[in-house]
Amino acid sequence: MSSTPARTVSNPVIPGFHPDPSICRVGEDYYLACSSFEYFPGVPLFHSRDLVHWTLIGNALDRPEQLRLPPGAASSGGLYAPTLRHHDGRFWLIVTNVSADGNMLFTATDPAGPWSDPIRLPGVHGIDPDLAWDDDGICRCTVAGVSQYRIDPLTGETIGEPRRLWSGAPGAKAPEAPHLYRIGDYWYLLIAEGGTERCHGVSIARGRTPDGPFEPCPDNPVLTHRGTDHPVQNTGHGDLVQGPDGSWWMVFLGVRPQGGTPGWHVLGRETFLAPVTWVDDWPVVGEVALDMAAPPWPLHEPAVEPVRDDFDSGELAHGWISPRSRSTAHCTTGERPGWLTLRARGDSLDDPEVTFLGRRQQHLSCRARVLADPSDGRGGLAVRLDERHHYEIETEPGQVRVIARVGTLRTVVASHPTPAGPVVLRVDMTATRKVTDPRQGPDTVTLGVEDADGGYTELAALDGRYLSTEVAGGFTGRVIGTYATLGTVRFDWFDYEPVED
Ligand code: 6LW
Repeated sequence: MSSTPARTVSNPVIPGFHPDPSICRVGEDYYLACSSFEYFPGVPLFHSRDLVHWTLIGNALDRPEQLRLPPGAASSGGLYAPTLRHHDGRFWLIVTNVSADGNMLFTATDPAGPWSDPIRLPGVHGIDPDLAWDDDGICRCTVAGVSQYRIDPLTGETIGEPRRLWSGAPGAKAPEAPHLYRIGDYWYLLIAEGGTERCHGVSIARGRTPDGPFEPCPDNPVLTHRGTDHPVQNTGHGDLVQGPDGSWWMVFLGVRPQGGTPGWHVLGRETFLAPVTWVDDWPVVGEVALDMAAPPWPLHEPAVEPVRDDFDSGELAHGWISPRSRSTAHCTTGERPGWLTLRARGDSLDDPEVTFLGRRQQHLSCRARVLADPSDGRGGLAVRLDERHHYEIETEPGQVRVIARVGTLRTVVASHPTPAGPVVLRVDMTATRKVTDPRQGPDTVTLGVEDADGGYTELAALDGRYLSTEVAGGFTGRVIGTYATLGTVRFDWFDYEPVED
């Protein structure tokens, strides 16, 4: 008897710094939004037909008037934890800008945009806002803590006083990320608790009305990896969705620590998927697998992403992000056709306002290369966690150098003469696959320069732990990109490719 091996798909379904996923389905289409913190544009939006392959279709907050991130906005400040819902023929997105405007609501008929200007909710206090409508059309906004407001979502006004709801296990840290749903005969209140670190988890309660009272699930937490040696840690902050076939799924965040003890994660918190079944009207979250069984429907694999961005289009691809703001005066593909032109704003990557255009590191091992022309300035290729944690290889006419900034320490690690003119800069991230020493870091970041004949000169091999969340703190992950810190620097292309072991 022969049997066909079960098809598997890889988890995380959205790798790289894509935390706090919120999901909704419209017909056979799924949409998902994530947090984006200090980066502009904000709130990446993904589309999928099968729940496992996701395509970035835009960023909800892509106009400066929607997203104010003042110079004082801290890294890991900015936009936290959106909720994305479809109701009454349109998409609704609610999110907190912890650095400026508090809770804000946006609407769109097409999730790829454009999204509306913000509707502010000055009366709603708390992060992680959720939206839910009952059969009478009353809209409830539930926030971390856990408290609930009735709101008018068209004006942002609150109606009456907030009510305190169920807040998870007594004494458990950080009850947050609430989502309220009507499923069958119950209203379910899903929350995260334990904090977003190794003790993270998802718990649930149910009641007969959206106001409660809520009875906790006897098997809480319904998802957690605390105290386990599972390769995916910090699992929490979930959202539920039902497939067109009636099956249920949870998207949630998790991290993949690498190296020895205590383990370091460098890609930030990523979006994972797990199947959900129901027992006695309570959800049971299935196994979280890096290679998970494919859902029982046709898969829609998107075209493989090209390695190279040639900067040939007048528009930047959706995956390019910049700390705090981005203006065409400092960052444009319109000035020299086929080139990205960056004009310096700060004089180093230590400046929160530096001119930097990057993309999330999405693979544990990968390579990035750029062709940089420094004839009129200084700039290069950087791996950035925040302004206090970054490694970069930079060029100015006739010279390249590697700089490392870790906390309060900043050092030029290496410098090297180059012929004047454009130069190829390269960064390789090589994950530690076999831990032979408990002190081994998560990966090695190697920085170097290629010459015109394709030869490569390695200038530095740095321990990746210093660009990890366990060292730097915060909520983001690595972003790899181009920058300028003096004058004008032009880039002909940028390559990013995963590297297989
Ligand atoms: C978010 C909170 C959380 O607001 O981390 O893991 C915070 N969960 O719900 C920042 O992403």
